Amino acid sequence: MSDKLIVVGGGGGFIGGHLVADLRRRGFKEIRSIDIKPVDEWYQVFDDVENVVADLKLLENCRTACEDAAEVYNLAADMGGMGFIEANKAACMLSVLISTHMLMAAREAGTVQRFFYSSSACVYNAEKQKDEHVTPLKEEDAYPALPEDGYGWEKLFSERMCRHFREDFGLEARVARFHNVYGPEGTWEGGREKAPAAICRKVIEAKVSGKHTIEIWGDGKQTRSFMYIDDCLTGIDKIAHGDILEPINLGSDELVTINQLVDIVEDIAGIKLQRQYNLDAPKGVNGRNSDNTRIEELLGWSPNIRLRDGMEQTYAWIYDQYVSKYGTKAVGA
Ligand code: GKE
Repeated sequence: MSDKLIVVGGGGGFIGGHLVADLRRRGFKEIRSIDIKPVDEWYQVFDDVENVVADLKLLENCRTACEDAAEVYNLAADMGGMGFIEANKAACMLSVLISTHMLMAAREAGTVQRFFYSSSACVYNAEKQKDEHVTPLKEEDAYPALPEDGYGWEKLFSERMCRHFREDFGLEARVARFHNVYGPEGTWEGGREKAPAAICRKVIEAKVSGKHTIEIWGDGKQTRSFMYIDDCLTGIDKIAHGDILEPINLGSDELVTINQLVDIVEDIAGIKLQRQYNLDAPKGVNGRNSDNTRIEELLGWSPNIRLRDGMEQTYAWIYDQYVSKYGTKAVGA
């Protein structure tokens, strides 16, 4: 089993990098990791992995990527947190080229036993996410379709393509809807970072600079659930190798407000900051939580790492990154 060739699209990214690390830990010897970024920008690089720099929007690159593959994990996408996806709708939708061409290439390879696609909670109908006190989203809440503009439409379309490749061509595609994944070795600055990493960075900036204020996007009352990377990896493995054919939630159901997320990070950092709310910043939906009834029913498991525990790991990693990049002087100071 460990000699099977495993292909990870987006292996230079946050989740892809962790997935490659996890596959290695589990004894897989033949791993091919592909990313559009130069290797020195990958979050995790391993010398015993076939590291390929290629644009998976192009079909010929997907063909080369999928050659002889036993399993394909497609995590490649042009994406980011709310600040990125609200301002880059066309770029997000162009990931449909990756989704399409990876499916086509995996089918053509003729060797692929499992194809895993990472969808997103952004596929859910916006009407069901208007209230901060949100009812957790069940899988059927993706329809009637009214997903996140741009990014969500691409994900919803690609989910369905996976389904039809399975039904029409027999490609064993599995789809998980990730809910806001966080952890070390991911984006923490530059515009693509999501709230957990962004809040860590801002708290660290405040701590290091001695300027004890923090800008929070929105009014801080919006709610989310955040899934720690280790739970995400467990879920990917279970879903990729299981027999759940329809897209399924892979997310935490520990709902917090963004203010509570800031409380947690302040507590980890041992600091209290004055909060400034930027109501014009990208905000996304008012509330989003994962209903884990189905995954518990079908797998007897659901993500269970406490936000506080995962945030401690994440904060510690970002702190080290920040200090080794900027020293203990504030950015721009
Ligand atoms: N990124 C960011 N940076 N968000 C902030 C900040 C900040 O400094 N301060 C407050 N927020 C707020 C945002 O305004 C938003 O309301 C909430 O935190 C979560 O933002 P996010 O982590 O960037 O992304 P979302 O949960 O809204 O959306 C993400 O959902 C995932 C699926 O659950 C998407 O960006 C996708 O990356 C992903 O599919």
